Amino acid sequence: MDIPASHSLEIVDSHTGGEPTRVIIAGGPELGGGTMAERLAQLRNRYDWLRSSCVNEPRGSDVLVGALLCPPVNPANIGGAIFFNNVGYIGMCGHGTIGLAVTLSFLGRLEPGEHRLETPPGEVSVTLHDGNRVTVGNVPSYRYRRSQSLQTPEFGEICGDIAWGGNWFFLVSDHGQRLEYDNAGHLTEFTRVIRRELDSQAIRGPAGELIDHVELFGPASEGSGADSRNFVLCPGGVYDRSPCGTGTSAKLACLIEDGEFAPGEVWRQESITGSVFEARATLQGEQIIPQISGSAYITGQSTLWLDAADPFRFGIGSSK
Ligand code: PYC
Repeated sequence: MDIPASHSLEIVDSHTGGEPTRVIIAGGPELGGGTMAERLAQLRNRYDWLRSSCVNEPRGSDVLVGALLCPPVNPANIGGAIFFNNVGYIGMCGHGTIGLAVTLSFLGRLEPGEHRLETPPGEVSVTLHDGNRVTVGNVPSYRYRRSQSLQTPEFGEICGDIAWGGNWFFLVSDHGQRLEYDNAGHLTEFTRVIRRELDSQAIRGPAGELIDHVELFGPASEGSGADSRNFVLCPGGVYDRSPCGTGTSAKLACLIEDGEFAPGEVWRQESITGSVFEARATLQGEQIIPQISGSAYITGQSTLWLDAADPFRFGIGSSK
């Protein structure tokens, strides 16, 4: 692990549907010219202090998602992004990509129109409509398993679909839970049990990947105009305040495969905070390409100081 003495990071904070994104715009390490997947491996193995100092307390919080802005491999693209949270690295991030685009617009580095961004699981399109509204054309999404049964000691049998939307999700519709903001504590406990049992029963993705996001669905709130409401537990044990771009993508893949939704239609996904993403999908051959639209707002711009004398310069709980 390559660790600096004192160091500073330039950041811009935003939120997308209530879910925060912290983009590191300067001060990140040199990760070479490889793909974002290769640079992610470097970041994880050699510079994990960057993640923990930026998103963990006392500079961040469990709910924060970080994005390291990188130079692109292909100069025609606007850049690359590596997303991370309080415990590690995530693949694609829908709300984070919307936050990143609005951050670049705020900095005067992105014009309205369609652009391309490199991420560890692949390239995505980013369409900036105005200073706040963005559509992300996600990586191809698909369902891996339909109605996977899971036994839990606390809640009995729970059935869910396993699907990829840029991250791995276990999607549950029949759960008997109240998807309301004032029930977030209980929903977090309920989904943590599912997450723990998926892991301990070795229910994984096709190449042994951890199913590290759990998504519950229920009816949308009255008058919201949405098609559905969700609650998404993220890998760090906290829930997504937004409707989760990759989770909404995984849902679209399941709906399309079940014949309940057609390419070109609009799906409005609401979160328990009341924020809504609008989703569509196109088919490219056999592949389902979700498009997620949402709005982000800048909340701050600052310099993080990592003082060599500060015992928590790399974050509370960091292994450093
Ligand atoms: O919007 O895709 C998303 C996301 C993943 C984790 C938190 N948000």
